[in-house]
Amino acid sequence: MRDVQPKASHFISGQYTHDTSAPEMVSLYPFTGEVTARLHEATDAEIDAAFTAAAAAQKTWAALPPVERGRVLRRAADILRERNQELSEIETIDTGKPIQETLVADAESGAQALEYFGGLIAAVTGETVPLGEDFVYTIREPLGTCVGIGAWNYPIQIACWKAAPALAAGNAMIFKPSEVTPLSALKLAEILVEAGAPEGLFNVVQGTGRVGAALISDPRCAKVSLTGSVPTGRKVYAAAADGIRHVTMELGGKSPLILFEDAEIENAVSAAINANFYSTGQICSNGTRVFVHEDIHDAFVKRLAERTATAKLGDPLDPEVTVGPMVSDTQRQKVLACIEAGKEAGANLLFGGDVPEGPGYFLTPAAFDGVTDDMALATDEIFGPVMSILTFRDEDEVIARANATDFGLAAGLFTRDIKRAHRVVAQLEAGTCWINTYNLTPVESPFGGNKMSGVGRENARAALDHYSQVKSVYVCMGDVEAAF
Ligand code: TXE
Repeated sequence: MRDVQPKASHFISGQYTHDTSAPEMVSLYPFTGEVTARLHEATDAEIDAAFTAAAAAQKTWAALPPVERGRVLRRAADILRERNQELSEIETIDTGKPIQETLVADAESGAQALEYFGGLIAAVTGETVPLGEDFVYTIREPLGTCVGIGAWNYPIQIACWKAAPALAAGNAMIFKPSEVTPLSALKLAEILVEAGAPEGLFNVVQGTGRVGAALISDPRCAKVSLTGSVPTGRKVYAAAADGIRHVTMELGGKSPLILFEDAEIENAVSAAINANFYSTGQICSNGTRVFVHEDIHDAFVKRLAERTATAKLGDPLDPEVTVGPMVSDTQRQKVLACIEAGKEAGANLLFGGDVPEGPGYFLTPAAFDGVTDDMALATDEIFGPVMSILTFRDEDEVIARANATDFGLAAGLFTRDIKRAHRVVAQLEAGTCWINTYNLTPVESPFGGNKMSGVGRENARAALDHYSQVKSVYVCMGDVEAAF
């Protein structure tokens, strides 16, 4: 297995560094539980150094013509792609996700974000507002130093989805990865410097929520973008409010996937598998409430069971493996408790939910049938390979039930009726919707949640608005009148 121990814990001002007297944190390979890297939490002095470095780099960076900033980001995208094998292995070792996923979905998605915003930024212009002889023009200005805080399920993708629009818009960033998956963000920091970014423009500091909280409360933090759970989102939003900082919140979900009676069954089953078992179910936008029309329930359940039986669990570094272990035993125990609660509530466990013999934090993909709207299975984000199947009869009924949640991240539906597809999507309370597919998140499409699932959008042009502010300049061409 590849040695993934970094030179040091943090990447500040273009250098690897750490203070060995700070508390230690370790990274584990979820397949074996072995320690793969030892790091230290950032100290207050290191956090201070990161802000100092970021402020200095941001000044020179923001002064560059946008096309030059974009060139650096596009070069970084190329390097990410050249090193995709190495980066994918690091991600698999840190998260436990199968290499066949990380090779196509993690660093590659990050590269697309850098490529997209690197290309887009030079085309972003202001407005001119004619006012007779006078006029107003607008300039989109960077915010300053932005703080990014990541979750453990898509570490390098999350780092890139935050860094690419932030840096393109002329900001600097201090990024804190999840303490569970600290490794790949350091590689991104290295690559950005190699691509020509000024030292200090993108810094990585490690640590738990304590470090995250210290970053947000620093007066030099202009914005925070978090990917994480709703409880953490509440704390981060409150801390940001104290300093009136800009925020983007990508939080959890309990998204509906609606399968109408005319759905193409094999595609619907594929989508339900992707929406519940990809990345061992550890995806915020997962369609974990699968509403199946009564008429196709039996056919759907039959094919779902047959196809899930072919899932291959094992060493995630094996390219044949399709389901890896969960990220940690802690996460597995949380999910096992949800499965037990589901059984006690009277839902019918069709298959899965077992802890197989042998190494790794494995949990076999599980599906519950006969789930009702009030069960915790249907209301709580589980963040593991657990699908809940609910049946419905009527279009209005399913829309109301799909929307009866505090979350609003995503939603999907399958039908061959084009009018119904758009009619239903228009009524779904979710930031990202899919018709006849699920969980595709191209960089060209805005991504983010309604209701408790978040604030703001990542990806697409929309993300740039969240990393910049508008300056309006009134130009007077005449004389100035005054009362006296
Ligand atoms: O997330 P947390 P974790 C959900 C999922 C999972 C749960 C816990 O339900 O079971 O979250 O995962 C940092 N100030 N999602 O523990 O706790 C923390 O160090 C500043 C959904 O990873 O929300 C980490 O870097 N920062 C999610 C980040 O916040 C703080 C993906 C997220 O931590 C902080 C992953 C504080 N007070 C898990 N406290 C999604 N929506 O994609 C913690 N952090």
